[in-house]
Amino acid sequence: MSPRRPRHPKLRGPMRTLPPACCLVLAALPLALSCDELGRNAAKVFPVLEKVDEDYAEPSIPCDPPFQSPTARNGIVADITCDSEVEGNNATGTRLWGDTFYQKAFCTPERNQWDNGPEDIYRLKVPADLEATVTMVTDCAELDLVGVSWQERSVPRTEHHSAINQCDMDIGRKGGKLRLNAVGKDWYYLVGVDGRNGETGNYRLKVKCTTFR
Ligand SMILES: [Ca+2]
Ligand SMILES: [Ca+2]
Repeated sequence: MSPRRPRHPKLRGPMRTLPPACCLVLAALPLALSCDELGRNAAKVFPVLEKVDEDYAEPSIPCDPPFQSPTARNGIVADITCDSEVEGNNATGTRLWGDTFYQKAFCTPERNQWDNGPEDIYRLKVPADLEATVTMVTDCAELDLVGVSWQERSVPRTEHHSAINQCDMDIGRKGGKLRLNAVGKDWYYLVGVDGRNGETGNYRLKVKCTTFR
């Protein structure tokens, strides 16, 4: 698999200049390292810069008029995967998930009246050995992002909590971000955008995938 490329334009400089420099190093060293491997190791020097860049680049979105989410079918508004970018508004969402569901599925111990907030639930496919970073941006309402590991076609309710073996929830202010991976084979998650205290509003959901190992 190809090495992960840094997304920040400023980080491309070291990556571009590294191969010739590392080849000189290789000529001087009896190590069995390829230029490719050295480039990958060099890239690990910059994770903090990458994180800062992600936050800095976070875009804003309009709150009016309302975005239109697809109508949920069997609880799912849409299928998403790597490179998906969707806009929606949870005002037209389902009311399948609330505080007790999130508590019993170990998504979060908090109770924030998510029962009152409608949620949009997407089915996310993460291809084998990739990690999906799901980012939800909103400037319009206090929305939270949840990822439920779930391989069935139907959407789990509270009574199915014991069949859920993994749930992550970002209950930070406004938007949210989750990293969801697939080890060895394709894996499915249900990604929910739920309104805290019954809030509803426009949001944008983006999926980016990188190699996971
Ligand atoms: Ca809800
Ligand atoms: Ca939030």
